[in-house]
Amino acid sequence: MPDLTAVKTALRAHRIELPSWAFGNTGTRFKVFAQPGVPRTPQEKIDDAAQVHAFTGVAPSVAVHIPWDRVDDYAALAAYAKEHGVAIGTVNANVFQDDDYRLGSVCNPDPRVRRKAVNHLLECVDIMDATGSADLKLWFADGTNYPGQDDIAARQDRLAEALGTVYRRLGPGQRMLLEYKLFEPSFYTTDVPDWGTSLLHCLALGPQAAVVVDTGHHAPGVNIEFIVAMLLRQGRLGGFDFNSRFYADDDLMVGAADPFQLFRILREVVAADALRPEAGVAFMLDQCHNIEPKIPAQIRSVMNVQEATAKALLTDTVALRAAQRAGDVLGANAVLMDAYNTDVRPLLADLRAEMGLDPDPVAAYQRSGYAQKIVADRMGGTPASWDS
Ligand code: RM4
Ligand code: MN
Repeated sequence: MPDLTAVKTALRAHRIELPSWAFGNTGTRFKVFAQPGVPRTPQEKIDDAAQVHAFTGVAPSVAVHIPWDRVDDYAALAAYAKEHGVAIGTVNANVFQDDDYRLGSVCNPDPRVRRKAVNHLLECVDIMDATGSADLKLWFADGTNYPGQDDIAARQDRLAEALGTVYRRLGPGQRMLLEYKLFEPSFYTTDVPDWGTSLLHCLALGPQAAVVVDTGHHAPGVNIEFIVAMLLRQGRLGGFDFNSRFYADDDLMVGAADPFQLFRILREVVAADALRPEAGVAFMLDQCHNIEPKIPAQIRSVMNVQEATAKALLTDTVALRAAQRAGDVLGANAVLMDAYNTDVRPLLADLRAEMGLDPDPVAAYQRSGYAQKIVADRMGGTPASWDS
């Protein structure tokens, strides 16, 4: 059996990044349900993210999304985060919410629009310089709706050119993370629809480019852990956008829809010894809490990732290898299922106590009074929302 102290050490070192947009109002294309106490500024989003870290101890950074988190002074924003015990993490670009992008951003047939999009991506690297962020995360809504609408290969050329321009602007410690998604908002072609397309661009760009696997961005039934294993093998798994889905890109809490899949994914990460922060895999959440309270939902999500990670770490690899070598199909499967079926909640509660935290982060947050305080304090102003 794996050494429990080693498992706890790995869990203690694990880092999960929170998305600033999870704290703002979100919804579907039908309705955004406003919640009381929602942050009105990037600083208030940082305050809320800091709460999640305070109660879990493993979420010390918050990703920003530009222009949703636009401020005049990004160094000051980073300093603000630091004062609150967290750091600014990944910078997410947004080239999907401007009228100019109707036919795409970096793949747009109009060179003026492409330039505008590239300038935004370059601005995001300037922001990384100011905040000390290591990663630029790119997701493109680019694609077409109708056969014949545009030239598929020409759009790839435009994409490669834009990515190259931005890649060459990166500093030595900075990375470009390229995310894929099979469809939506485009319904016929998407310019970066899958991990193969993303990986081809990353390989052409160089070692500072890597693929992001958003767990909600695949067709139903796709074996995501296989993709993870392939990318790890190539040294090109830049990170995860964790969330869960029942149908498409649902952005529900990670581990809510399919905790077994989350375990299988993290099992590949652990098997490749890529959980360590030095392995360069960013464990990010990319979620929206449309109907549930946002801060406890983020706490719950962090805990779900921790539980799946703990189970992955508890896998008896010696027994697993032995069964695999012996061709013992049922035995090997049983080893994996034993790990998955372990109740790791007591282990995590112990770990939290050792870290000086409350063993039950959600209950501790509920008792803290923070939820009531933000409702009372955050009167007036415009609540942060993805549509404003
Ligand atoms: C996209 C993608 C990106 C995220 C936006 C909000 O679908 O997942 O990672 O930044 O949504
Ligand atoms: Mn994502």
